[in-house]
Amino acid sequence: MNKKTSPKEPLVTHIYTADPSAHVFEGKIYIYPSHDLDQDIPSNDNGDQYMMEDYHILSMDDFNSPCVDHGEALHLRDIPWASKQLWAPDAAYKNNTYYLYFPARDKNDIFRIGVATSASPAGPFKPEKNYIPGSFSIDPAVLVDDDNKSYIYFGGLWGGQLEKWETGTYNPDATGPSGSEPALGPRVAELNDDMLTFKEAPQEISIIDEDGNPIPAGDEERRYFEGPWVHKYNGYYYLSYSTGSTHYLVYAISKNPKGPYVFKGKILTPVIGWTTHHSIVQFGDKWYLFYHDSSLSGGIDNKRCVKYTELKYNEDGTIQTIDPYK
Ligand code: FUB
Repeated sequence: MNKKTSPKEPLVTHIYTADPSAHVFEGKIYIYPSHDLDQDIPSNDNGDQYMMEDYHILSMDDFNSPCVDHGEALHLRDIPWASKQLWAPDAAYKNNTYYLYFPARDKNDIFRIGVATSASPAGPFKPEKNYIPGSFSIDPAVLVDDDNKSYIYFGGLWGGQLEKWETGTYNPDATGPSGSEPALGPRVAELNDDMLTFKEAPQEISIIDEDGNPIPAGDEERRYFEGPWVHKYNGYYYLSYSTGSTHYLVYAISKNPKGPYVFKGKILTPVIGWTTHHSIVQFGDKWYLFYHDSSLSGGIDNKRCVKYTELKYNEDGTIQTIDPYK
């Protein structure tokens, strides 16, 4: 059994973990991370170093408890449509069922989003035979809203292939907008009640500045890169995401789950390692940021570790910027 967890320290050290999606299910904190393998693969912009093959689900009774690894919950070999790279997952609960959403490359090397189901939040999860029809790119995050409608957010640049879907169909040669053009936004689609299919074609989310102008693709400190997460606070939807090449976690807010979202600021300054990816969850009367860095491996991009820390709001609803090492 691992010892009690501490803020800004690795949640577990016996395996490498990343991309934590945290939820409160059945009164406990469940964390759905990627499982980084202990492999030495040179890093490139296509993300070839992230060769993950399975998922392990973690849980904690509360923030004074040890973190439990529930073992292998889903493996690549059991997903009929997938060929490689089980990247950042998320989970949701509805219909007395737990749903695990995950990206992987299909047999044509195109990233798609799959779903698997379980009666338990800890798994094991049984995958659907095919990926979600109409899905593409990476980093699914699902919000079950207060009115019981569910939305899936997804998309990531570069290795995540979002540029290649700019026109709505896959173009392997597409490179995305130029620096002065509006940046690509994450995609959102409402899910059907079955939680297994899209109710509608995915739409692009617009992220704008306080004057209503779209954030341009060249504004790398603010433009969307990957890792969307949407939570609600005081009646507003908060869309948070990674800026990728500038290594920030930032956020924008809206009154509508599909946006447009108004850019507000930074949540987390850069961590050790190239990627930064997170989730935000309320437990009791406090809010927490789950994130990762590469500190456990001494800075190796594809050997990361999941951490958490408290997240605080100002009176006006803005989020206080967190330094991961102070
Ligand atoms: O873990 C693989 C990829 O790295 C994720 O899908 C991205 O968000 C980035 O963290």
